[in-house]
Amino acid sequence: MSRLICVSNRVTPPSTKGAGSQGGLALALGAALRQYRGIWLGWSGHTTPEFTGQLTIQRTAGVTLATVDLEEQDVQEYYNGYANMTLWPLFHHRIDLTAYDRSFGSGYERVNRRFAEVLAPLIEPDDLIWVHDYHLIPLARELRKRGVKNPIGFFLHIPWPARQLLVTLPRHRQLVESLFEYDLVGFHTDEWLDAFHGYVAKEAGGQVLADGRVRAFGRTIRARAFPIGIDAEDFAAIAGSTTAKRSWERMIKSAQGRAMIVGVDRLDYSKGLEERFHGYERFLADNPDLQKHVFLLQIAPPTREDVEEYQEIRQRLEALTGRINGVFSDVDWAPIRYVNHAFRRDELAGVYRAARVGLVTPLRDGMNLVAKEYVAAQDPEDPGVLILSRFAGAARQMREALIVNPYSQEDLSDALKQGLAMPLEERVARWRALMGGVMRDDVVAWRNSFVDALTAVREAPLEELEGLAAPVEPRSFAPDPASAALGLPS
Ligand code: ADQ
Repeated sequence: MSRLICVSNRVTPPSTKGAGSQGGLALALGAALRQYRGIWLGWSGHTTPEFTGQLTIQRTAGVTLATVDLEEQDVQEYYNGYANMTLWPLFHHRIDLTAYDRSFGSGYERVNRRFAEVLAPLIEPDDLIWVHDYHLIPLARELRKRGVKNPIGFFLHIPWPARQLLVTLPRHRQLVESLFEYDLVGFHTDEWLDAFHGYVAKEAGGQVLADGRVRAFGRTIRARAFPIGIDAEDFAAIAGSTTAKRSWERMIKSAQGRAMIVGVDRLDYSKGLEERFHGYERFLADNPDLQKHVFLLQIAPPTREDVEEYQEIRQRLEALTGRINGVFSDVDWAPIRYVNHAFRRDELAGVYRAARVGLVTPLRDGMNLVAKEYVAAQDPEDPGVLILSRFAGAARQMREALIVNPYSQEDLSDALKQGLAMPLEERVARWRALMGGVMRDDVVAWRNSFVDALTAVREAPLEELEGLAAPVEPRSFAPDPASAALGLPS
């Protein structure tokens, strides 16, 4: 069996018990690598005065972790700069927050070269290479320059932006061209894939073929949607663990008979937290009789604190929480509990299970795993209701959720009212359908479908397929989210 080499910006040591506070992606990659005798390479999170390229190798839970230190300037330009201040906001449709700074671009290129320098000597002829996320788009190009001929796949964990926005990026062509050094490019949903097709066909003068191949810049690659899932079985199991039960009991006790609405997000402007708080405020104002019977628990650990926008959103949310609590609270009730720290996965499962409503309302999100975790943690006899933004990739699969437009306060208010009043029979019916999807399209299915597609590259190289499929017009282009009609996503 081929070895699988995964590369991502950061590497999180996988825990065997799955009860730590690591995110879904870390667990997914950890499991994939164990099965494939894999190596997982990334930045150590540490800096060094001068880049040495020295790898720290560690074996944990059957996986070989290889990490490398970066220089302070690398972190500023590549990570805080190009990844978090340029690509992240742009790919989440926030050109108002996007920084276009040449030094960020050159730091990004330099770090991708550095990753390639340390990775290339580790690669054996049979290895499959799987690169993750927007930090590392040019990595395949740098590996190819060093003579690497292995199948290389890329998976984008965030949305692909509409062509009209992507062209605001200086050197956007070079960025997209470097994607064509991969053999396989994966997105979470058809919507992001369509947006990619749109760029290829209309901006790069390329062709989208009927069988999923895409041709541009003199190269042909495969591009497909691979919707990520969670380790659903594991998550449902830890929801039944002693720690989860204790966490559930603690929440139920402190709720004092009130219905809890829960939000769990990294503190990021893409997650729509301010809009969510405004929508909840609207719900409180619209429904004075319900006010003291509910509360919102928002869990939002800060991230990327070196970036100014993240400091600002934190301040704005604190002010907003204070204002809403000031206006509506009484001596024995506050409408919002706002918590800024991370939880263990088993504690989180207990919190999800205690919540009557899961409120997942990003303004734009590649997939969103919290929506799936909320569903997997529910009590089958008495499940809660998922309210989900139509702009999360997850809305494409989770159609039995209450789908909302997170920009509309009225929409959020109505959905909260509907969710809180939903009869048990309807809650169970919706939950069963959602849970079926979460179990079926889990992380194992995601990982296997990507690795199978990458393996197929070796078995049927693209050159042999030349001329077999006719070009087609891309299916459809992603609609403008703000002006799209409400309701279920098409
Ligand atoms: P994220 O933007 O991080 O991921 P998401 O998919 O929701 O978003 O995953 C967040 C993970 O962090 C979840 O597993 C959640 O449980 C965990 N988490 C959040 N708050 C936590 C807390 N307070 N304590 C402990 N854990 C917490 C990116 C993309 C998404 C895409 C994923 C995977 O932005 O769109 O779904 O990658 O591809």
